[in-house]
Amino acid sequence: GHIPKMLDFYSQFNPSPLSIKQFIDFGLSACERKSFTFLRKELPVRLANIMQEIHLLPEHLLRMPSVGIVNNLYITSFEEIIHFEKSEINDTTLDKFCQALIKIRNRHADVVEVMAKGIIELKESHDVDAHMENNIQYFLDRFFMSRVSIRMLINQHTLLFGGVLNGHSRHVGCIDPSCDVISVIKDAYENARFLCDQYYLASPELVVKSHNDLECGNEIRIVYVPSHLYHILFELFKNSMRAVMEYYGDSDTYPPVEVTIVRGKEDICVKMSDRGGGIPRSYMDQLFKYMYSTAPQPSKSDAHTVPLAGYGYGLPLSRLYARYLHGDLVLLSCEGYGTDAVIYLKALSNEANELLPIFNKTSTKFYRTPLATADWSSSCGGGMATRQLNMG
Ligand code: W6P
Repeated sequence: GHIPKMLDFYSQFNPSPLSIKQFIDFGLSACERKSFTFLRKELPVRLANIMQEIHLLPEHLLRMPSVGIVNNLYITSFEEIIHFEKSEINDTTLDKFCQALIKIRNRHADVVEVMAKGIIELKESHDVDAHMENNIQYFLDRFFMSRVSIRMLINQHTLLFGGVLNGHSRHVGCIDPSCDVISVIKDAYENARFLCDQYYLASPELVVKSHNDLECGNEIRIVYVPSHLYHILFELFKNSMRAVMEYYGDSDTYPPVEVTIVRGKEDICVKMSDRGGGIPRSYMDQLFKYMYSTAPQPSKSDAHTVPLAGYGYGLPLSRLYARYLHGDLVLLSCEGYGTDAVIYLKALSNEANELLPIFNKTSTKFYRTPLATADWSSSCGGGMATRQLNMG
């Protein structure tokens, strides 16, 4: 029918990555028509690119009810935007477009949880081999990155043109051109600490150190999306706090979580160090794996739900937020001592470009290529840890 043809058409285009500088420039020279014209093409392109990849997923996974639900959400939203393809541009069209975007954003609000449910459904009904797990990891990284980018575009348009303009704020949409990294750190710390206190009746202190040789002074500001940075930091604080509390048992003093911020020429690094006993090296890679992190959520009715519990998709998603604007998130651990988590952010706004998945021959081939067999011996038994060597 009509939709598959449109999907084929729009998936032939590559998404156009924007830099955070372009987002800002665009937001300041704010013209709703220009934004509309860009988005009515770009949103279908980004949607179609990732929708084509959904179809390449292992059949078993595609047949899971929750994956079907997600797929249908995408089809509905794609249709709704295609509707504006040839619209005459007037105030009514622009208003309807804004409303459509808000509806789409709400419709997709729980996609991460629904997708996680799909993975649980798969695990409970099938044996997942290494090849399938590898495909799912590859897909979810791309799928969630696509989602972050689409929500960013929708947020920018609706915040800039959706009516309630905040003239007093320095924000440009969801971007803070002068985002104070230390404030975000303190905010994330306080909220994680609240959960930690609730569960453990105590919490480690925070020590912040900053180095800014370039601008002499200790303030470090960056052009960034504060909500993304907050998301990453909140997740890391929860992990660090839990590690420290569990490692020190019912001692009455706890070593602080130390955060070091450094402004370099190219990168801003935020390093969070805990003394929570670290993680065995054999376990490190698992922390970023969706398959490993997927466990049924504790039911909401359970009053004793552990607030700091479970890695869930927290770490893999946090790394995607960092990578979205060409940063990264790296963990480094000394088992028996503690863990360092380093967030890398681009210091220069013209280098902070969106990193977007592209549907093409390479991505298509990935799903069809079986894992290479090992060409290094691997008799350390673990199985999971050794599989890493087999992934080519
Ligand atoms: C730990 C485990 C972990 C994961 C992510 C961030 C910090 C930490 N600390 O012990």
